[in-house]
Amino acid sequence: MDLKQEISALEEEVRGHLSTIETLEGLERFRVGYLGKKGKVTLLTKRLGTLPREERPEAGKEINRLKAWVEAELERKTHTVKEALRQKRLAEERVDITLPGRRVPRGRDHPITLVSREITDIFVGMGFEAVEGPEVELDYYNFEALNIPKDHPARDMQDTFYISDNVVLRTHTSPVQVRTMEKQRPPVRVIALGVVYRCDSDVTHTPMFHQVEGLLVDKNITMGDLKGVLTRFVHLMFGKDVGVRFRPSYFPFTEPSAEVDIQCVICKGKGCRVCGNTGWLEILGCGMVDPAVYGFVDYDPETVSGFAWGLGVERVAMLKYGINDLRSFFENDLRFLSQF
Ligand code: 2U9
Repeated sequence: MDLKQEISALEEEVRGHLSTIETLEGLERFRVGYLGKKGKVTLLTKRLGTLPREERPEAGKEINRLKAWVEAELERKTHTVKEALRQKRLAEERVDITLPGRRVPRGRDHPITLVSREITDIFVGMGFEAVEGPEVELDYYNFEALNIPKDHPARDMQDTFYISDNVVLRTHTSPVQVRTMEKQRPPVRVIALGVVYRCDSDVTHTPMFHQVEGLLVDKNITMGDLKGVLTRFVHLMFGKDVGVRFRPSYFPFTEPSAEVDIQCVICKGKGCRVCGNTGWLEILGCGMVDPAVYGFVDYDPETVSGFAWGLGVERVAMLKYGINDLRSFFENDLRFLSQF
């Protein structure tokens, strides 16, 4: 076969081969097979030397034309294959945007969050400022500065988690008020909300619970102010017709001290199982700040006076929503939580 015939045969072969290629690997095999070092077109070039001298220029031109044509065909085919692959991928990745989306479950606020917010809003509405402080506290702020020295029997009232000799998990939010008074001169009107810890666990106690405490110190503050503020709180929280009573009590950091009862939210004061037939439910503790506390923060008990109170948020939430098991708040059962 002479070179011309070989070139035409190769052209035919290239056409046939190219038409069967569908992959990038196939294209690469084609390139190596025709244009590579030992490819069929390359080998043809090497044959030039075996031709009579006068035929070489013409044959050379023909081979170059063949090579250029094969390269152009390969490029054209590469483009076609890539486009076909792209179309295939797009078809596979096609998304039916008319399909309905997956439902995203929506969370909601925990009942303790809701009640905390409600309590905070009531006191902020009366001019108190919400403040926060550390949960891991020095014995000094949790006890000493609140008139509860090391050997005081009141320490037994609050079973304490000790981190070390003088570091505790706060048993109440009172240390926040002490820290506030250290930084700020009277008038002071603050509420401190947060978690507190007590080494106690049964049907009515959990080792962690939430408290809101409040403190007001100014000139000429009396028990009348205390009664006014806390009665208004009860009326905004439980309704303006709910009866309120103040009962004498004892706390080491207040003198005089009182506990506040509200008329039973279940029986409206008639007497039932929830209120132990008394018609009353205890809701918070309070009192006039003991002058001894002022000594620790350098306030003069001769010129200022004030009152403080404390309440358990879980207890308020239980009374407000009629929940009878304290542990419901900590179990994270969605059937319970989704009711609020
Ligand atoms: C300072 C001075 C006085 C905070 C007070 C109570 C009374 C009280 C309990 C209610 C239910 C705690 O969650 S509970 O167990 N608290 O009865 N708390 S007076 O008195 C303070 C606080 C800070 C500087």
